[in-house]
Amino acid sequence: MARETQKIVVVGLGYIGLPTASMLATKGHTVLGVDVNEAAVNTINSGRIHIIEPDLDILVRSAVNSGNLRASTVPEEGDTFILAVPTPFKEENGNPKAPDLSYVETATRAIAPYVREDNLVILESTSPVGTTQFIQQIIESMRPELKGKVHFAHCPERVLPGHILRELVDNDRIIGGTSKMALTKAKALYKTFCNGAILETDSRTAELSKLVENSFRDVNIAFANELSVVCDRLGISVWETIGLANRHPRVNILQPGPGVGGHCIAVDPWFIVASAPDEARLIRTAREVNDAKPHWVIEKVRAKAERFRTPVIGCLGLTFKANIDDMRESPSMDIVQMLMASNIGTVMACDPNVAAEKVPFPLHDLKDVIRQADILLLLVDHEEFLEIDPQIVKDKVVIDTKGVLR
Ligand code: SAJ
Repeated sequence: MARETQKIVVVGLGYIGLPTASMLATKGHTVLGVDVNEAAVNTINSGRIHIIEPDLDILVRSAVNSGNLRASTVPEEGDTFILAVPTPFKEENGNPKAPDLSYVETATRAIAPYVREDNLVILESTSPVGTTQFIQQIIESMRPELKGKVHFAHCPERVLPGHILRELVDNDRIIGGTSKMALTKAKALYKTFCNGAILETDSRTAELSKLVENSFRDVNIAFANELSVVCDRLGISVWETIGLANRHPRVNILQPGPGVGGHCIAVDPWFIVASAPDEARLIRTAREVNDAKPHWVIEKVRAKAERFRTPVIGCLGLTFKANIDDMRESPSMDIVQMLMASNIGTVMACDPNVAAEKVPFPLHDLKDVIRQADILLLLVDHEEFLEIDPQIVKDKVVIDTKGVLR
């Protein structure tokens, strides 16, 4: 039997929406991608991309060339709507880390006039528990004649930036439906491109599962970061300690670093804390431990700087993790800016993955930074930095937050 294709409207053409829209289009669906960013819409319609992700350019080009993917600033009618917009923080009742659902709400209001009976509305954005029911309420209050006749599901994205296309296909996928029909329809849709298992549940459990995945990682990174501070106090190598402990068959400690960045792991645990503030004690503490790490790094630099009059501090790396150009919530960027604002020394920053116009300070060549630095602060394990010859830096004070210059 020929596979059924449908018209899909994807709202939000960022790191999740654009790969998903393009993937669906290359599987034969007719896809309209919607974004408020007109420049992004024009770029996509010309078969190019506005974000950096390996092989995404090839996928988008082939989706646009096939005629199955178009982008627009305005939604249209369709069979399925997928919302893939951000859910950042906002200040609320003194809590600076409250979830900001305004993008989800605006996107929902934008599609509401185009939704028809028997449509499926999927929320892919990482969201606090109850958000799928919230979008259902918005649509049913704007379109009361459709009450009970539209299907809603939460299908959280779980892809790792840098490996999005592979993980979109290979990862298992959670589908949280608000009805049996929502589950059946969503399952059929994801099966058109997902090779992983499709796991069915209700929308609230799906929402929490996604938040829990990222919180699990945050708590485990916090453990590694706390160990790094403990080891430093005891004068023991954290890298060697973790390497040895991980030889136990049931121990698998993650790696410490300058802190936790990105728009997911440093954000999502707060959504659990916001909905259960008295209960989510470990999750909150892990966030605090990871958020404290950049300040600890600064104090480390300050202590090492005491022996110099005005040291040159060479900072290697600005992104939130290795081999990407993404600086969102980046602890390395925070550290560099805090050092620049301090009177500890002269800061020279270097990141081969970051374009000069993306940062409000000058970027320097790696060779120049290594030559001029008194203190070399490694913040990101980009592959260019892994090749630094330890002999060249042996006379410098090296603070290596990623343990790669050993
Ligand atoms: N980090 C460490 N030590 C480690 C591992 C990571 O300090 O051992 C730091 C990184 O340097 C970075 C931060 O954690 O600053 C997050 O990096 P990451 O590679 O662990 O994760 P993200 O934020 O790029 O993507 C995560 C993924 N979630 C999980 O692995 C549970 C991804 O699968 C999600 O789809 C994504 O969040 C998301 O969009 O929610």
